[in-house]
Amino acid sequence: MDRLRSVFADPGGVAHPLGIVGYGAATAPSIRTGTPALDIPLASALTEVWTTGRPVTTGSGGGITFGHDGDYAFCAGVVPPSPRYAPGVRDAYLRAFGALADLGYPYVFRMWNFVGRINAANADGLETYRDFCRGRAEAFESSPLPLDTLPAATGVGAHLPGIGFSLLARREPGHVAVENHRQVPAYRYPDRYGPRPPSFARASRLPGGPFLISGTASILGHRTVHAGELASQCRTTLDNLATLAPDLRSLQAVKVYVRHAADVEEIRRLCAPVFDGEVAYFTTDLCRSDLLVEIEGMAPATAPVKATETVC
Ligand code: 3EB
Repeated sequence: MDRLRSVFADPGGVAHPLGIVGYGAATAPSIRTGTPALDIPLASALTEVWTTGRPVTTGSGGGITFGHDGDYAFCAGVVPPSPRYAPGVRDAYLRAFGALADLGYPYVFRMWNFVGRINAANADGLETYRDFCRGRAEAFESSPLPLDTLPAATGVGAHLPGIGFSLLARREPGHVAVENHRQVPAYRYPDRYGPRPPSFARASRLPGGPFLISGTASILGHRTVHAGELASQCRTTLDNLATLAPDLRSLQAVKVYVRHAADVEEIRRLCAPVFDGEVAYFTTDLCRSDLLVEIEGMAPATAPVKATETVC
């Protein structure tokens, strides 16, 4: 159960890939050489491969593609471009939850959302990210998924029309939603950040498995701190990560999302000494227009974890 990992590699060289995410060009989710694939352009040539090393069964239906191995499932979907996203996001998420539940993997513990034009206004003048959050909140509300185990998440922009998303789920219950005491739980953000708060936990701990940390940014309480200051935002983000996983060096599958291409070099300089493993850098907009950097990672099952576990 604890062999879930993500590598940046040619999927052809990985035994039993569960799902792949390409960060180069955009194409619709598909089954590619036997593996569910999602393509999200984020200014990178990398391909990410999720695997547990166990044989995978794949399928698709209702616009959702999936792969599963008996313990874990990966699924991917898209929401087409829309002047109002909430209904489409709600529908796509409920289709994904339904597909995962039908396959026998109802416990969603991690999600990634890649939102085109994330900071632009929708037809009602509502920021696209906030519109997305409304649909996602409605989907979680309408699903049988327990709200005390919200998945960890990443929510960033993408160079595509519409929204692409991927989910990881388990057959068994028991993952723990973890919060960061330096930050207000996202699902309790005040409504100044939008009509419905973001539905995610700061991290997700799998029983006997890895500790998956959400996209983390320069937010203390519910406020963005160090607006316009790249290095300070990066340090606050690293401090937020270290609150959840004190041994930052051991983090794996580290992904760093940088708003401005011109800032990548400085962010690399600040992050490279911090992590032992491979770090992937992407350039894309982020969910608040004042955020300049967002970082996610995965601590191995054995790493120390210092965090507040809250009932969501
Ligand atoms: C934040 O902490 C920064 O909406 O799924 C980070 C991770 C962020 C996930 C999401 C948003 C999301 O609020 C933004």
